[in-house]
Amino acid sequence: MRGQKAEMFPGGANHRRVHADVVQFPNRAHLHDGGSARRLINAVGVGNSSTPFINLSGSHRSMALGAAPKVAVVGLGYVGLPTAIGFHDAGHDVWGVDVAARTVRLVREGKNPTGDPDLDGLVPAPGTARWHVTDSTHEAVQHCDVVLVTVPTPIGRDLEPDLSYVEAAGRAVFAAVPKGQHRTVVLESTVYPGVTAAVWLPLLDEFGLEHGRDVTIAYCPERFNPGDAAHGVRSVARVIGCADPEVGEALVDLYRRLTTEEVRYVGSIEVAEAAKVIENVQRDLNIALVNELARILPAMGVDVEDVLSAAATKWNFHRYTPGVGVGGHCIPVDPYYMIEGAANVGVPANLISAARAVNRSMPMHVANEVRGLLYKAGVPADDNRVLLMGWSYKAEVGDPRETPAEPLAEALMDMGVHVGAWDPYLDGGFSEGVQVHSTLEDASGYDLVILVTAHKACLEADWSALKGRMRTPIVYDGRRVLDTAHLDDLGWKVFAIGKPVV
Ligand code: SAJ
Repeated sequence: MRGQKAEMFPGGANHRRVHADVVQFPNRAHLHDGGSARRLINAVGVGNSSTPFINLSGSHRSMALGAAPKVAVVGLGYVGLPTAIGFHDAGHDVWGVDVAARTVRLVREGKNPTGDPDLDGLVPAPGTARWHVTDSTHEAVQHCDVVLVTVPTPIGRDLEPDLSYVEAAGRAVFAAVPKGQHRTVVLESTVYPGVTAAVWLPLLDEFGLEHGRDVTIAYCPERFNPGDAAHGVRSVARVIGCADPEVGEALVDLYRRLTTEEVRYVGSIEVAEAAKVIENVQRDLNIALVNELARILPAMGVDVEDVLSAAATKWNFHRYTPGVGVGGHCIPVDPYYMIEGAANVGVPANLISAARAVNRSMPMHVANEVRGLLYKAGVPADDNRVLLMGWSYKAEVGDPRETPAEPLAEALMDMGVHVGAWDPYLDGGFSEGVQVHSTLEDASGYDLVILVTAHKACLEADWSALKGRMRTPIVYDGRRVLDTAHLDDLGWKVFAIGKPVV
C-alpha cells in the first residue's frame, strides 16, 4: 500500500506522509514521509468526520481534536451557494468566495443571488457565526483546510469546452496556498477525464507547490438536481476521486457531513470525472431517443406518448419525455466535454454526437411544426403572433441558461413571426426582439401558445381567460404535460410534440 501510493504523486513521493506524532509537534519541521495519514487518523482516534486534512497551521490542531475542517467554496452560483450553506448547516466554518461583486454583496446581505427559488430564505443572515463571504480567494484559503471549487464549465459558441474558469480558480487558490501548510483542493465542476490534473498540476509547479505536501487535489462532482428538493446538495450520493486514498477517505468523511446519501471513494480522479460526465451523457442520449421517436411516430400516425406509456409497462423500459429541447448548464453542455475528451484520445464519440444533434434540432423542428399549424389555420403568413409560455430551461427554476426557448424564439423570429414570452420565474434572460410579458394577463392578441416550460404556474394558468385574449386559440404542448381534454373543452385547438396532426 505505502510503496504503491508513492508513485501517485508527481514530483517526489515523500512529502505527503506525516508521522502520527506530528500531532504533538504542530510545526512544519516535522513534516516528512514515514507516516501515513491513516496512522495519523488512528493516532488521534478519529475515523470519522474530522479526519486529517493535513494542515500545519494552527487549525490542524483543532481538526486533529475532531473539530470540523474549515471549508472554502469558490464560486457562489447555483452549485456553490447551496454547497456552502449545506456545509455551514452541517456545522463547518465556511468561507464563501465569488469574484462577482453583486453576488458577494447580496450573499453578505443574506440574499439569494441565484435564480434557484429553493435557496430563497436559506442564505445565512449577516453576522451569522462560522459564515464568511469574501471576494478574496486568498483570504479564504488562508482560513480553510479544504477548498471546493464550483465554477462553471460551459461551452463556447463553437461548442468547445471552456476550461478558463477551472484554470482561473485553480490559479487563485494555488497562489494563496502557504507552502508547507497542506490544503486539499476539490473540483466539483463537470469535466472530462483528465482535466483536473491536466489544468491544475502545472499550476502547482508554477507556484512552487508540491502535490501531497502543500496541496492534494481531488474531484467530487456535484450532482444535485435543480428545482428538485428531493435531490438537493444534502440528499444526493457523491463520489470522490483522489490519487491519495487517505485524503480520498477523509473527503468521504467530510461529504458525509453534507449529504444523507452514500459517499464513496472511487479511486482515481479520472474515474470520478468520467462517472459524472457519463451520467449526463446518458440522460442526453435517452432524451434524444424519445425526441427522435417524437418525430418518427407521428409520421406513422401514432402518438409518441401513447407508445411511451405502453412501453413503460415493461419493467426495464426507462421512460423519458420528448420536448422542445434540452436546456440547462449540464445536459446540453457536458456531452461536448466527452466528445472533446474522446477526440483527444483519437476515439470518435459518434453516438454522443448524434444524440446532441437530435436534441439541438428540436427547437427548429417545433418552429417548423408551429408555422405549419398557423398556415393550416389560415393565419396570414406575414402576421403570425406566437406566445412562448415559460422560458426557463426546466420547470420550477428561474434559469435561462442554454434554454431551448432561445433557439426556438430566434427561429420563429427569423421566419418573421412576432414572438412574445412569459415566465413566472424570470424577469430577464430573454432573447432580443421577444416581447416579454411580466404577467400572463398582459399577453393578448396571439395566434398560438407554445408550452415551453412545464412550470406549475403555466399548467394551472387561467386557460379560459387566455383563450378569450387570443386572436386564434391554438396551443402547442411542447412538454406533453397539458390536460388536452380540458383545453379541448374550453375551445382550444390542441396540438403537441410527438402527436399526429389530424
Ligand atoms: N428533459 C427532457 N426530457 C426528459 C428530461 C429532461 O426534455 O425526459 C429536459 C429538461 O426539460 C431540461 C433538460 O432536459 O431542459 C435538463 O433537465 P434535467 O432535469 O434533466 O437536468 P438538469 O440539467 O437540471 O440537471 C442534470 C441532472 N443530471 C442527471 O439527472 C443525470 C442533475 O442530477 C445534475 O446534477 C445536473 O444535471 C448537473 O449539474 O450536472
